[in-house]
Amino acid sequence: MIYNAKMECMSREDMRKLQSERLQKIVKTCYEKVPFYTRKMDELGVKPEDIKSIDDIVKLPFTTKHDLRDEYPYGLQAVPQSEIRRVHASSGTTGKPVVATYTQNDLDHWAEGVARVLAAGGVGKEDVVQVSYGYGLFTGGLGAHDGANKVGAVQLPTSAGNSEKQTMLMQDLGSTVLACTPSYALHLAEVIENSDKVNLKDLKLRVGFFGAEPWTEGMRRELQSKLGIKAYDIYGLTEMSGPGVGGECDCQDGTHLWEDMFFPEIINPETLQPCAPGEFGELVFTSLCKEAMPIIRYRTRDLTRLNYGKCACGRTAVRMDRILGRSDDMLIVRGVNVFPSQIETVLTEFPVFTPQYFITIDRKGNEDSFDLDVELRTEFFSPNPSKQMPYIKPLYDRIVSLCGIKPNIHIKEPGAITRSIGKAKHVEDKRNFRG
Ligand code: DLL
Repeated sequence: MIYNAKMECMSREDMRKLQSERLQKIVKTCYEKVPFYTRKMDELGVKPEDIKSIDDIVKLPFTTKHDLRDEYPYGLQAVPQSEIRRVHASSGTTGKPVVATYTQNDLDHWAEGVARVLAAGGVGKEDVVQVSYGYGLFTGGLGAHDGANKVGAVQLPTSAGNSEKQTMLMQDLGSTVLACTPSYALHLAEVIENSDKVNLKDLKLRVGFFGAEPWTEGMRRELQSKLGIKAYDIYGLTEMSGPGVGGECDCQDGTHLWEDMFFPEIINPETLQPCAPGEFGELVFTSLCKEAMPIIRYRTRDLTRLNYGKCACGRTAVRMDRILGRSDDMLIVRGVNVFPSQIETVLTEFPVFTPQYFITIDRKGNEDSFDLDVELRTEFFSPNPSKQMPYIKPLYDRIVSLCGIKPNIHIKEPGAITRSIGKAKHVEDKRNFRG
């Protein structure tokens, strides 16, 4: 189902016209109302009048997470405090979080973005949406909640955690839709598998909307088969609104981005120049409708590429490849670049392993070490190392050939790797704490 056919299926020409109009308006607001942007634009010698079409976006300054932290908490706000209806913050691991503020119109636009994603997965009035993203400053819970409200579905705000109870409610209250991180969905699937009270065949679950962290096609296969659902990607970030900057359609051939609200660019993170169409690079967004905290050319650090070809679903909205990872998540081990999601891709090719993994990087002498904890599924597990060897060798070879890295693989008992209820933590890099 297409929630807003006018916007999701607009011709490229009309979309560019709309984006041009909205960009001109947002740049004028930023220049006049936000001293940070006045200063940045003055430094580059660019005035709002110089922005005549969306192509002129390349004249504008970038905004980074660092800038948002410097302007903490309300430095980028373009409206008086009396117009603010909600505040969220992204979970910064160190230092101050990034704060996002919303007017009522911003909340409505945000809910529309999520509604488009849910509708693309066929969610409507007959559905019960179990929101197992965390509620709170994180945008996942309330974002998914407001989107479910917008499509007229029942909202079941279970939030994240308390997994036995979650799965009981899923069965008793007839949840048809699950919204949570893919790693938490995997955990819930395991809880169901091990439960004597909840039965997969008694669940009404039909679809899932998973995001907030990178996940792979292998993980999609796992979740679809374990939960008996169709699993859709939902993408977003606090700086633009939250979840619902884009999502997958039924074709599952890329994540559509809602370009009428968020203008995407792909740049080379080193040169900061636009990449050629279809080339991999860093995703950059300009919010085209945001009132409270409009942001120009925000460097997400997410690495992906864009496809402007028309989708079989009829939508013209550009499609983004799965996010490979954030440039900050890229591991450099013995001079080789690896993303944790590449390890997940390899691991899920081997049915004997669960998709759970944990990477520890350290430096021994002058050499980096790469230790990989994985779990064999119960039916294949044996504590006897000689019985584990036949499983380790093929995994090792595949990681070496695909990622160019030689891992020390450790087989753990099923369930031994810590499960997460929100965004999963897959890596500990101990090198940062040693000289
Ligand atoms: O994670 C918003 C969200 C909530 C999206 C629920 C989807 C579902 P932040 O905490 O600000 O906001 O983190 C944003 O998470 O820049 C990506 O690196 C990553 N991310 C979000 N969605 C996906 C996805 C929310 N579908 C950061 N695939 C982004 C891969 C994702 N990475």
